[in-house]
Amino acid sequence: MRFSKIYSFKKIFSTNDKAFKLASRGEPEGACVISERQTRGRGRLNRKWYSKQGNLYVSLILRPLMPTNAAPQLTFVAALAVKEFLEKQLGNNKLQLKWPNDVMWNGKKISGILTEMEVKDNRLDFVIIGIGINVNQRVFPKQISDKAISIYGVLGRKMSLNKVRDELLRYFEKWYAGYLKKGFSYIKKEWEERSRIRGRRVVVQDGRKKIEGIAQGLNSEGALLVKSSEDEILEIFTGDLLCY
Ligand code: BT5
Repeated sequence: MRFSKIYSFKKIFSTNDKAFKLASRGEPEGACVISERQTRGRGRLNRKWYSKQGNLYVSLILRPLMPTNAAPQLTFVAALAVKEFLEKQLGNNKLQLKWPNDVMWNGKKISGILTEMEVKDNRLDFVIIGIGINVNQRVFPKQISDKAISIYGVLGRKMSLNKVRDELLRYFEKWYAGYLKKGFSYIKKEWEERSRIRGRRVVVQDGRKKIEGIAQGLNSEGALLVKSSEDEILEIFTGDLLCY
């Protein structure tokens, strides 16, 4: 698979929304949507993704043959690709994978991933992987200024967005091919190794609930396994890691 078909926009509500519409109309796997900025960029749970000009906003259309409950696995495939791309620019030292969908630099968010899917007749029809990478942004809005960073913020120089796009897509293709060939157990192992999450004390906010315990890694669907103080293993499918 190659991302040979790229729909480019200067301004759009959300590249995920556009990719979703295209896929609903039959756009094949391998197409992607890119925009210079987004006016309604979204995170999970409809949270806002600040999307000023100068960063990468891309959504990929995938049509893997797999059960619907496996779709969240693709978030980890994308996270590995983003991390490998960023490692090449920033080195490995301060980059961290944060469950489930973030890539952090020195505790600040540099990239987020939004995985969405469509199910038709009980089967997975398509998956949209939306990736935002902060590339050339110098100043962030005050709501996120203490928790967001860009490649520019680390290196002090600008990067070509075409280069970022091309390299990211190349890394994604590589990890996606590995996933299709070797399955999620391969991705899970690579992600667990790189996130160094096993054995760490974590606090996860899931809606109003706060769950604390020792992380045991991922289950086969990408849920985070946490051992509680009563030695019970909890499977956490959604949430935000507050402490890790
Ligand atoms: C995410 O959600 O991190 C998923 C972000 C996905 C964005 C891409 S861009 C292309 C595609 N099109 C879209 O519309 N979306 C995708 P979540 O884990 O829920 O994190 C959201 C939180 O991240 C917000 O509540 C803020 O705290 C923070 N945030 C928002 N904008 C940010 C930015 N530009 N950089 C760093 N953090 C940000």
